[in-house]
Amino acid sequence: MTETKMLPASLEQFIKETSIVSFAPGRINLLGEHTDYNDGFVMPASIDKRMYFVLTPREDSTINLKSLDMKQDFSITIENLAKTDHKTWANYILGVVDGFIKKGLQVKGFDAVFTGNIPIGAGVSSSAALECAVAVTLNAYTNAGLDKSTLAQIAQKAEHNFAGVQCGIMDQFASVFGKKDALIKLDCRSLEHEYKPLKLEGASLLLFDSDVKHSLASSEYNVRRKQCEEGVAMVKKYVPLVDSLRDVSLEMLDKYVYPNDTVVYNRCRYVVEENQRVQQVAAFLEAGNLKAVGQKMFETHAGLRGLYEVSCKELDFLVSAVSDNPNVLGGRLMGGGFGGCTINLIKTDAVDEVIQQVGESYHKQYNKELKVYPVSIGDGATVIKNG
Ligand code: GAF
Repeated sequence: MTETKMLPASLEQFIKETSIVSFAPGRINLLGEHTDYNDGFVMPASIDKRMYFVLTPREDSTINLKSLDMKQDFSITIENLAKTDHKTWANYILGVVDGFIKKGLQVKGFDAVFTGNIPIGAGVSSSAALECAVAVTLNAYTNAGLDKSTLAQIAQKAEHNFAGVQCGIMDQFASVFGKKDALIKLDCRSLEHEYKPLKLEGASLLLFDSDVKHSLASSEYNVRRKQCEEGVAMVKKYVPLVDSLRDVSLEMLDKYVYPNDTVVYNRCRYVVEENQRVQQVAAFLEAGNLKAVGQKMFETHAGLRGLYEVSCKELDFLVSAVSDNPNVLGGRLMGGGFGGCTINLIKTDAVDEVIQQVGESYHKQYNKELKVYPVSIGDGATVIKNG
C-alpha cells in the first residue's frame, strides 16, 4: 500500500482493502493549439488539479459508477457496454473500459467513485483527466502492463468513440506523461517527447477563466479537423508524399489550397504557422527570452481568432484587456476554444495589479466574476494504491 494521504476526504469511505486508487491531472498548453491532430507539435504540461478515481473489484460483470461532484450514479453490465445518452460523464469511463476490452483484455465488474478539483469546461481537460485516471486504474486492475503511450491512446479513443470528439493526443498524453515543473515538447506524429523545465524568471503563468462554454465547441472542433484534412487532400493531389499539415508549407497552401477554398486555406495556414511558432517558442524558452515567448502567444491568439475562428467575444476581450499592458508578456485562448480559459504570461511583480484590472473590466463588460488560476505543474497519472 502506498501514499493515500493526498486524497480528497470525501473518497475515504469508499476505499476498501481491495480498492485501486489513482489520480490523473488536467493540463495547460503553453503553445501549439489544434496542431496535435495535424501530426504537429505541442507544449503542454500537467497541472496540480486532478481527477481521483477509486475502483473496488466485483465478482460479477456489473459496473457501478458514482460521481461525487455531480451527485449522480450510473450502472451497466460489461455484456451491455455501450455509450449512454443520459449521463455524458459516464461515457468517458465506459469508453476506456471498451478500449481495454477491444485490446482483448478481460475486464471484470467493479464499483467506482470519482471526484476532482479540475474546473469543468474551463479548457484544462477534465474529461481527459477522467479518462486517464480510468486507464491507469484498469491497467492495474487487469494486470495488463500496458505502456503509457498505449494508455494515452486508449483514453483518446474513448473521447472519439464514446464522447464524439475527434480530439488529438495532446490532452491524454499530457495527463499520463506529465512531470512536476516540466513542460512536455511533444511531436504528435512520432510521440517522441522532451521534458523542458519551466523556467520563468520573474514571470508567472495564470489562467483567466471566461466562464463561457459554447455548446458548438465539440461539433465545430470536428469541423475544423475535417477542414484540415480537406486541405491536405488538395495538396496531396500534387505532392503525394504529404500526409498531414505537418508536411505542408505555406507555399504549397498558396498554390494548391487558396485557389480552391479560402476558408480551408485559412484553417490550414493557421496550423502551419502554429507549428512554426512552437519550434520558435521552444528556442526562445531555451534562451530565456520570455518577451519573445509572449509575443508568439499573442500571435497564436490572433490566428485562432482570425484564421481558425475558434475564439469568442469573451476570450477576445480577455486577451485584448492584457495586450497593451507592459506587465503582460503574452496571452491567448487555450485549448479547443469557444470558451474556457486564456493563458497569460505576466511579470510576477505585477500579477495582483493585472488580476485586479482585468477582473474589474471583465465584470463591467459581462457582469461575471473573473476566476483566476495560477498555474502549478504537477505529476502525471499515478496509481497511489493498488489493492
Ligand atoms: C482539445 C483537444 F482535446 C486536443 O486534442 C487539442 O486538439 C486541443 O483541443 C486544441 O489544441 O483540448
